[in-house]
Amino acid sequence: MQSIGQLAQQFWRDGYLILEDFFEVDVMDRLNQVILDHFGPAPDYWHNDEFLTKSQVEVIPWFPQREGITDFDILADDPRLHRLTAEIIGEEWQEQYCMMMFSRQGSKGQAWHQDCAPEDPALFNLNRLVYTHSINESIGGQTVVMPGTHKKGLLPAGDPHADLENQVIISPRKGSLLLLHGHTWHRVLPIHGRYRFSSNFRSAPKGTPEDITDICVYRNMRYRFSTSEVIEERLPLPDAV
Ligand SMILES: O=C(O)CCC(=O)C(=O)O
Ligand SMILES: [Fe+2]
Repeated sequence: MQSIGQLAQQFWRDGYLILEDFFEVDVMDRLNQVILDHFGPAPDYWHNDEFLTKSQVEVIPWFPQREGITDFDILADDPRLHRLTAEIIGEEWQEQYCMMMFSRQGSKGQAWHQDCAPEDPALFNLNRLVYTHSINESIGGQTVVMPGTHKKGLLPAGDPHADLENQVIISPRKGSLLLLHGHTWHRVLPIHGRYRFSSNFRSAPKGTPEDITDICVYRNMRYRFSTSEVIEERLPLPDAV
């Protein structure tokens, strides 16, 4: 067993940390049903057509806490999760919000992105992703990360979904926790199974602006969610496609 300090070190080396069997299967099954009951099998998209086409992110978010739904507090309040978060981003870390993400069968997943702009390395969000059902090659929707890129600055402009050398494909089992730095380049593979969802308990170091994840960086644009606007078009350098 690695100590909590070693786990934090691994996180800061790689820009992510996957912990299998972190949460109990029974709890996962119950919460998975809550999510499924909310969305139904084929919910409508929430983002506008421009975003869906351009970003190549096909996902439908749900923010249960904003509706007074408390079922997920059991995960958000887990003392082990709190401890680990504090070890990684400091004792006075702050909770941001909890977001469920639903992907339909046959959808593209999520293109390469950084959750927030990387220009200031001290300003970032920490994703704490919990998987209430197993994700693997047969159902698709694995999460792909580029190790160490939380220290590499801007995700290069280019093909939104193309494989990158040294990418790591993560197939989280039911009950897994994935801690993922918001500057780490990441994406989600296309979904073959009936549905795919993940839940994210976003947090950040003390003093981070609450709207830190309002502007997301893709390989072809920067997008502001609050105004549903492309705020920058990005083009690859001619010799670096
Ligand atoms: O659903 C996942 O595995 C990753 C989602 C993601 O990119 C995010 O929550 O920032
Ligand atoms: Fe993300």
